[in-house]
Amino acid sequence: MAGSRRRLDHPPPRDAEAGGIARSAEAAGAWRLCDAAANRAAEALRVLEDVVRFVLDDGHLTAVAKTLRHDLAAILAGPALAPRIALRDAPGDVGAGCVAAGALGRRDASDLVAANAARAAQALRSLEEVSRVVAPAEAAGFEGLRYRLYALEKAAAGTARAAGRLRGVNLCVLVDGGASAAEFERLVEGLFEAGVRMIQVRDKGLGVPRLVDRARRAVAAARRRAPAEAVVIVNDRADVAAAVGASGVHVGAEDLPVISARRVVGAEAVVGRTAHAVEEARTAVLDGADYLGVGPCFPSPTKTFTAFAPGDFLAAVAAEIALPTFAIGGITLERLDDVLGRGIGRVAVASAITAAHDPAAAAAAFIARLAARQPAEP
Ligand code: TZP
Ligand code: MG
Repeated sequence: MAGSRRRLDHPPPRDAEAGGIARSAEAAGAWRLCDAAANRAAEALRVLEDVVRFVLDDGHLTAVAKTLRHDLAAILAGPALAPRIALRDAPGDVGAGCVAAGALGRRDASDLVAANAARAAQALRSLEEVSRVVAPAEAAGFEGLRYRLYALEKAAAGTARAAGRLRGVNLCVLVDGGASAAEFERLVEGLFEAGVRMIQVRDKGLGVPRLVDRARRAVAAARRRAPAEAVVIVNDRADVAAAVGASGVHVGAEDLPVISARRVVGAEAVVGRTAHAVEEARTAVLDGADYLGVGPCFPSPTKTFTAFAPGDFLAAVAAEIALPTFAIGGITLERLDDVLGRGIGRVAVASAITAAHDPAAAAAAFIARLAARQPAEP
């Protein structure tokens, strides 16, 4: 007995022992490493799941996190990794109680996502490495989980960031290029003056030079409102958005994919995406969109439709996805309650505001009604 104890504490050199690590004290150490990494990965994934579930309130990301955690549990429960439990030696852990100086604090949901995704990724990498020694057939499984974790981290971090970025912004006004630059500028200034905090420059008939001109004027007007700078989005054209320093771009199915648009406008810019089905909304979240446009809700003088988004689609997105979501298409003051009743708290409006006799007053009326419906939204 004593002899075998000594062997564990002072293993012979690798080359002196036939059979390698499988029969050395290193084997016990490798199993302890495997066990610690397994526990750490499972715990970090559970925290991540709880953050997206209770802090971000996102049902879709909760399902993604839960599936990941279950798939890890399934690998860990297999017979190939069973020895880790028997070889566990928590009281003998030389690392217990070591606290790194300057360990990072957690201030908000983004910090919780970052810290726990990092912990889970490190643990999955440890599992991948050590399993090459103790259970080689499992290594690829851990690697696959790690890549799925990276995707979840991106979506959770994006959702946490977008919630902060568009907090309190529940009206987006779509503006076309107007009859002249001066008229456009007057409209945009009036909207900002009325309290509008987000506009989208959308004009399918304008050539690129005039679109650039209008977008540039909108950005300049937004900057004049500093420090509470308004969000200026350019429809369709990521290149124009980037060229004029707009806040971001809005893309639909016929435009650049979200990931490509993001490459053009940059990491910090806002990328909005139209979704016509829950699955499209889920994909947009995973691709890193900052907000969704859902609709069309009603017939619109701005755009012709043959089909309208059913109310249960709007309700499903509202129930499942925490990313800021704007209902769009034919929304008027009279129809606002119908949309809000589906759980979507934000609207994107063109004609009901820009074709009104007094667009600034129409925008102010929307803002007042939205604020009255959502007193809790900061
Ligand atoms: N996408 C769906 S509806 C729509 C767009 C761009 C137009 C929105 O304009 P309006 O006048 O508020 O219906
Ligand atoms: Mg488009």
